[in-house]
Amino acid sequence: YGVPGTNQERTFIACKPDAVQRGLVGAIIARFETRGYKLVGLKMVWPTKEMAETHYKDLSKKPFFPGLVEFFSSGPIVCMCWEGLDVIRQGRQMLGETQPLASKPGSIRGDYSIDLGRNICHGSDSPEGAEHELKMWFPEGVNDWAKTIDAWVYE
Ligand code: RTP
Repeated sequence: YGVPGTNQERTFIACKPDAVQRGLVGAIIARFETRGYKLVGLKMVWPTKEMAETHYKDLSKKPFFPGLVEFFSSGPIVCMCWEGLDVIRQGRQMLGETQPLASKPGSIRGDYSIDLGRNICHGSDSPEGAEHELKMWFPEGVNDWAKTIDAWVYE
């Protein structure tokens, strides 16, 4: 998840099926781009039920798990890898709270969603989670196009 020799890190962010169906992909990408983060991986995937189960396997004992898997595999998602300083933690903050009703205006969920089960986006919650999820969704790897730290974004 990290870029050797730099202070950068990488996270997995996904636009869930509701974001794709509602045409919010561009708005979500724009928020990360305009913040200064770099898009190093991007693709649309229609997850199988098995992929959804694997992605959410830590929640497999929860009562909402079957519905979550059903929803996550109900249409294409947009998989992204974003790179930059503190992007794992900052990404979660930009997403907002898991519960949209607890999310502040200005966050993605606070601006675009209402219901817990239709909360638009996913973001890795730790370095270990990011590494694991990036391996799962980008087994082919991501694009190492950002060779230098942008001096107009970082001091
Ligand atoms: P995500 O993995 O999707 O980024 O969400 P998260 O870490 O903020 O929240 P998590 O606890 O991992 O839950 C994953 C997704 O499951 C749905 N959920 N439904 N019905 C319920 O009580 C319930 N709780 C969680 C949400 O869509 C949440 O994003």
